[in-house]
Amino acid sequence: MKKGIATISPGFEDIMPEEYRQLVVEGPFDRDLGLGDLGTFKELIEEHPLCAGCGLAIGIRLTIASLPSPENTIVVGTTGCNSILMPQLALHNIHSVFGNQSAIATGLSRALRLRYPNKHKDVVVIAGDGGVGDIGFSSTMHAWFRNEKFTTIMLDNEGYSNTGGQESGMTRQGVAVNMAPTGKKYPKLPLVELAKTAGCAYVAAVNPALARRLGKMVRRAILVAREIGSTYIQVLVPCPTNYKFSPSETLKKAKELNSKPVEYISAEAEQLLKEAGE
Ligand SMILES: Cc1ncc(C[n+]2csc(CCOP(=O)(O)OP(=O)(O)O)c2C)c(N)n1
Ligand code: SF4
Ligand SMILES: [Mg+2]
Repeated sequence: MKKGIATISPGFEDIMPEEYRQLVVEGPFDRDLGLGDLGTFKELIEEHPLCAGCGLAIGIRLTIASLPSPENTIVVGTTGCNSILMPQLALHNIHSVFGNQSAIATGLSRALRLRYPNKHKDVVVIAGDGGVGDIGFSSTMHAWFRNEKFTTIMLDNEGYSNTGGQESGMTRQGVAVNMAPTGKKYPKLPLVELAKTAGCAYVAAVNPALARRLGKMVRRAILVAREIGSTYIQVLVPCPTNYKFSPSETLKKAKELNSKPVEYISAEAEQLLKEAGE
């Protein structure tokens, strides 16, 4: 059904807020839009309560604008700064208990495949480094071992930002954050390598300064997850509030910290993407 997710039931047009009416007419549903079209359509996330210059806000904006089929996407989030933004997202989204997102996404993607055997419903986990790599580590890894058909996008701000700046597994060695002033004693977790080892067919690491690259990676990861299995993207999203740099320097920091994007595509996924023109 065209725009079925957003269409206003007859008789209710007058009482729906202007914002919503605009979304139905000018939103990205059922249209072939991407990052290059930003500014020409009504976005699924516009206002949010995150700090000025938050890298995570930029990462989510670009990710959401790159979804290949937003009207058929369900986002699964978990506790952290991202979860403050999610209620303002004009998409189906689920907030899971902290760290439980891959278990929720597993059940959801399996159920949607049974309920809609002839339709793609894309399940996308969007969560912080603490959620994916620390507290949800076991659920992340086991979903990958089982090759569950959904995409995991980690918003890596290298710490627990929402709770005031504790170190996480993704904090770099030697870095001191607000509530871990003596400095991290061991290296950043190799989640990209672990994703490959666990069997993910598509794995990438990027930063939001490389917007088009990020957009392409999101599309690729979702298409591979539809047909083949688990996919993972790690997006470096610096946090000016806890790392104490100017909010105007977020993208500069992102480029410094993730100077070389990474992309791993299995042979099977490569073939699929070639056939899809991606
Ligand atoms: C089960 C549970 N443990 C701990 C917390 C406290 N808590 C809330 S947010 C957070 C850190 C989130 O870190 P991350 O996933 O990296 O997200 P960020 O805020 O950095 O974006 C913690 C420990 C919680 N809400 N629930
Ligand atoms: S604390 Fe950091 S990650 Fe959280 S909203 Fe503020 S800038 Fe973003
Ligand atoms: Mg974090």
